[in-house]
Amino acid sequence: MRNFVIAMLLPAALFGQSYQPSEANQKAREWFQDARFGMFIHWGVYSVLGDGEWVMNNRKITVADYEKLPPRFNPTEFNAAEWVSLAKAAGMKYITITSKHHDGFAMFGTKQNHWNIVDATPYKKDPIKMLADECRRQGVKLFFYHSHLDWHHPDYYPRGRTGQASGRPDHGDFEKYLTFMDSQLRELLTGYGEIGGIWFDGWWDKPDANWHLDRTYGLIHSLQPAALIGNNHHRLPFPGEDFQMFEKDLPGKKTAEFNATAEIGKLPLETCDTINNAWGYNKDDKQFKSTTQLIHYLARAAGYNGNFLLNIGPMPTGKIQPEFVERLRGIGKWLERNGESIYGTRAGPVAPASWGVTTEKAGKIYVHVLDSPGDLLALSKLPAVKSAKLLTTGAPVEISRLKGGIVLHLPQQRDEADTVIVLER
Ligand code: H79
Repeated sequence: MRNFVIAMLLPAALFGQSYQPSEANQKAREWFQDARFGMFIHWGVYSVLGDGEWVMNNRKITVADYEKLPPRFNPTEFNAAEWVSLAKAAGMKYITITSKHHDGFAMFGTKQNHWNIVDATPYKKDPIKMLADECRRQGVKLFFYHSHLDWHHPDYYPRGRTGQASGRPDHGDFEKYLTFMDSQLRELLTGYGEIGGIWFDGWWDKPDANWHLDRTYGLIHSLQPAALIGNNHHRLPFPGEDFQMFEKDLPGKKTAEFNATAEIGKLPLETCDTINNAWGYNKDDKQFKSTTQLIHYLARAAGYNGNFLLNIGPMPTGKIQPEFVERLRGIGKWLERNGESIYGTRAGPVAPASWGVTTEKAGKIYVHVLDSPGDLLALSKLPAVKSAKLLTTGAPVEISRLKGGIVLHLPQQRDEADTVIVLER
């Protein structure tokens, strides 16, 4: 009898494996995969120092000193319409913005404490609210990046692997912290309209803690069943999550050492990366990836069946630096002509290779020629193909058929970033 009771209780109670995504959630997952391209925004009180979002931890700034920053944060040049228009011009279908990063500072008007942009800065306004309204107006979905980890909250105790130099007392009630976090999430999911999802980060700071993820995930799904939950814990998805993300890695790669697993689960995939090397605004980082490199990453992500969430770190004024704007517009230009090969697609039948990737939808296979293989490109493991043509012009591309596959005779005129050839079955 005891075994029977344990067997009955364990899966649901302890592992939350009873999670069945609602129909609305499953539809949202399809939407998410079709969208393929989103804008990541790291913006917070750290932006004032222009040294990235980890500055508090990296420079060992105490809470008392860090609290001197908000009076200097007055982003009067922030314009939600400009940001959302830029995302659209880049061809991005959703925005994921930091509602709270590891420094605990809320970029929205939370009522849970005063450590937020409305109460603690001369700006006094809620940019997340303005962005949410503008996203709705322009048909862009809004997701929130929310940090589990908190270097500021006294009840984030015992502390984790980071934030040790914050000068907080050696006591605190983690349960109270979790209640605080859930209350903030409730605010975000009830006061800002329909939300695309929540992007968690920082779980890895205390991997052995009981985070009560079931409770948090349950709350989110009960308030907004279609909101997609992802958690950047660098492991296979936990029960209750709706997509799997990879940071600075294509799905299944493990080039970043913090990606503890290279395993891919069954959920929609997303990878995120930066334009220079910084997430939050870094005034000295001029190592910008080229527009071509970023288009390659977008195409490769799609070829690996994943979305690409490309980051910008706006300035403390609220402006977005010109190097980011230029690259986003460049990607948007390419997408205007080639978007059919990205949006609504899934990974194609040919495995990603050094020359490029394939995507597919509705009987069409899109061959993305990224790094030129020369004049001929051999493709195997393909279904029978009737025709091949350039996506942008419709010009026919010659096919040589041989046992086990085809050879494409690549055109002389190529797109600098990605020449897309459409194969029709
Ligand atoms: O928000 C951006 C970064 O601030 C955040 N995620 C992106 C999206 C991020 N935080 N940390 N990292 C990225 C790198 C991870 C480092 C880690 Fe570790 C290695 C986490 C666990 C092992 C550093 C070393 C922190 C703890 C030990």
